[in-house]
Amino acid sequence: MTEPSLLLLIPAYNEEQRIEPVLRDYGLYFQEHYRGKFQLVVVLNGCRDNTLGAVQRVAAGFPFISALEFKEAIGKGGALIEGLKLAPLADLIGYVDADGASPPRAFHDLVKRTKDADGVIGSRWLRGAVLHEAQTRLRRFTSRCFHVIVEVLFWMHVKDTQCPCKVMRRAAVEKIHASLRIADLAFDVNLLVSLKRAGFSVLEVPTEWTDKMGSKVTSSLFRASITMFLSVVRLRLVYSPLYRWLRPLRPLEGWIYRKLRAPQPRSAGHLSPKSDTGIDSLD
Ligand SMILES: Nc1nc2c(ncn2[C@@H]2O[C@H](COP(=O)(O)OP(=O)(O)O)[C@@H](O)[C@H]2O)c(=O)[nH]1
Ligand SMILES: [Mg+2]
Repeated sequence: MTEPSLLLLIPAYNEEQRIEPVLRDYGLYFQEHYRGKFQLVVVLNGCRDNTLGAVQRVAAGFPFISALEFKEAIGKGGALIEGLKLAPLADLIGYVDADGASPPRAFHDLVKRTKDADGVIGSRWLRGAVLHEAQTRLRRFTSRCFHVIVEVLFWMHVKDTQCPCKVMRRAAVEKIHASLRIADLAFDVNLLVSLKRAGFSVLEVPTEWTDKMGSKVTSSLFRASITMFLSVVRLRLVYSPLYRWLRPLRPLEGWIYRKLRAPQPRSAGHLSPKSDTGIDSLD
């Protein structure tokens, strides 16, 4: 039995030290266990180390691994928005982090569940999740605060919007792509809100997780948290009638993101002209 063609995106920023064994692990696993076409694209931007060299070393041994590089500081969300433009290449498109926190079989488990839903997302906060190494206490605390904020704003009942192990059917990605605007780490909320608003089903399943040393988020947690808060409030406003009245505040918003050293939310100009969610008309 063959499985659907699969495209896995891995966003990477200064991952020279961590990414190589992870790519080999994914390469070997999918070569051996996946009965369908598999492609892995690392999406990097503005790296100050030789992440690209590390990816190329692995790609030399695995023809289905490649890199997509951007010079600009487009952020993790921006990198995924760019990567998701490759959706026409595969039946299923997903992403995981570059540090190997999600093992290949955990991603494969999600892929197997795409029979049941348009989007399948891993969760560290559902009963049955296997946490070989949990996130730090501080990260878990901020995660739950963020969860409450997201729940109050969007009422999606998703326990772990932020787990970076997700896979979607191509039709869903193509339909919502134009409404993906958040370039920072709150990108996942943008993705889930767009899927749900467009009527796609999202299945949250317990996953396997090993938290890794060397997180760039933990090292700038305060700034990252403020940015994510700002981005989800902004996203909520985008979907409210108030949004058009807030247009004069755009320069202030740009200034705040710059001060936070966070990637600016994308504008309609970055993306395909037509949106199915009505956001374009508001930009
Ligand atoms: N392309 C790209 N990837 C990023 C950026 N910031 C973070 N990442 C990637 O996002 C993933 C999560 O980062 P990490 O530091 O492990 O965060 P944590 O696991 O949430 O603590 C990793 O794969 C990073 O390389 C960015 O600005 N651009
Ligand atoms: Mg990590």
